[in-house]
Amino acid sequence: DKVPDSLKDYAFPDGFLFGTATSSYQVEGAWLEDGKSLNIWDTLTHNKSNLISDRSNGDVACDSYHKYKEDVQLLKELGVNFYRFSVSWSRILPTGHINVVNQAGIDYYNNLINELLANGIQPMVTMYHWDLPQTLQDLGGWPNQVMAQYFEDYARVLFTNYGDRVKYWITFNEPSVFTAGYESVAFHAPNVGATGFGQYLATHTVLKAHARAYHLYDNEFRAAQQGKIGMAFNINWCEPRDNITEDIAACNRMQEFNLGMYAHPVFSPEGDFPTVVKERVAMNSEAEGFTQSRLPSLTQEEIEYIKGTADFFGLNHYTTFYGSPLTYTGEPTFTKDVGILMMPDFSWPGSASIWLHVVPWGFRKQLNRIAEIYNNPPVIITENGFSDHGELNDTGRINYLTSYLTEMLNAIHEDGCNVVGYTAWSLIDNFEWNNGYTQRFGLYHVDFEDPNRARTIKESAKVYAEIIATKQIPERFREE
Ligand code: GBH
Repeated sequence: DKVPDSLKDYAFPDGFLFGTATSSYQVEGAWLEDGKSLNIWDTLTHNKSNLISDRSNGDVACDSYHKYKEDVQLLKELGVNFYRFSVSWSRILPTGHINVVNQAGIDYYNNLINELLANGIQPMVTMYHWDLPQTLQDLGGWPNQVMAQYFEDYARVLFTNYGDRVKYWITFNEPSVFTAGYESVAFHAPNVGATGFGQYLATHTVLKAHARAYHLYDNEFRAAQQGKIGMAFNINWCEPRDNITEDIAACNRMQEFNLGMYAHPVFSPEGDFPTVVKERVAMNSEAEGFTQSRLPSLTQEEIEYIKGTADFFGLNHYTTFYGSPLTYTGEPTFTKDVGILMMPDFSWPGSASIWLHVVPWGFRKQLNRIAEIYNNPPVIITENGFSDHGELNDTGRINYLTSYLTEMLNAIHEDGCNVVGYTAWSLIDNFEWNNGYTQRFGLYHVDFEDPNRARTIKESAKVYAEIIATKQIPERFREE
């Protein structure tokens, strides 16, 4: 009852790239070593440990700062083409600024990059995966537009030191997620509750910072270094609850507020924030008594400057919800502006994370929406993964991986979506932000009770290695 071996349906295209990912705060540890200064996640975990479910932190995490060579051996065992990791800004520039460059920090990433290349693995470097130097947060962080200049300065240090060997750059990981740290005091650092304003002001700066890094690369580095630079967006699929205008419009708003807010200024021919976002925030702002929209308007100069600043479309995708409209009253908030109720179908298989259900068809629909509205750009899946409690025989992760990859192949072969690479989140179990070490995303298990942080292979890592080696979905995972 397995379908016949159809190469077209279950094989990856020639040149397709496979990788896996981590981020600095989630794996490195060494929080006070070798000249690193504090970042906003050090501050949050130490000052507000009640916001972390197991009251843990990333002080030691997976100790990848000391164990990077072991990590590279795991990557080699998987057979991946690339490793996506992030640089800790405060490890490289302890003041946040370029007046002090910490050589030990520069050396760490040089050693990691060289070790990867010596093992035939390309580095894919995320410049910012949420760990802002505390010194810069003390100036207000991302809502302060001066940050765009500081980010460009930091980007120059990275291109100068690593660009001879790094050919894939990601400026920002999930801007829609970390800018919410200025909107709400519930979860993410820096935990500034400027509701209705914080996320929009931070978004404005982040778009300008991204564009500055892109233009800097174009103007000073691209000719010699020949790399690619993009951003990693995060979006869940939103399926209209019912096939009615209101639910379709609600899901469209959800997409535009979370993905379009960043992707439209960069990938659409006209640039700027999506129309529905501008209209909704302006409408609510007026009703709330403001004389101007809470959403900053981009100047024509900014629109032109931001437009077209990506060589690929980085997509972090995990799950799907059903959406229908919900009207909020009261104080201005981002949530009120979006105006949606999102619910999973509780019959979908779950995970260790309340928000993560296994809905592979949503992945295919999301890929199609991106191809449709952004003119089929080259997409790199920069994250996709599943959480459990750390079991070695991780059948849930194997099912997630094989079913999501199958739907991705359907999007490529059946629908013509231009997906060129895939990144499994994550290489190793790590510090899962507000959920501490209670939710595990790794292909390899990490023993956080062990001072040596021993890594142990899970069954899913073996399956991923088989997929990479054979460049196809193994027959036993093919559906009828
Ligand atoms: C990614 O975010 C991150 O890039 C990565 O660092 C992280 O480890 C990985 O996902 C797994 O979570 O707790 O119910 O309030 C994915 C987007 C946004 C999903 C925040 C979880 C919190 C939901 N994440 N969200 S809840």
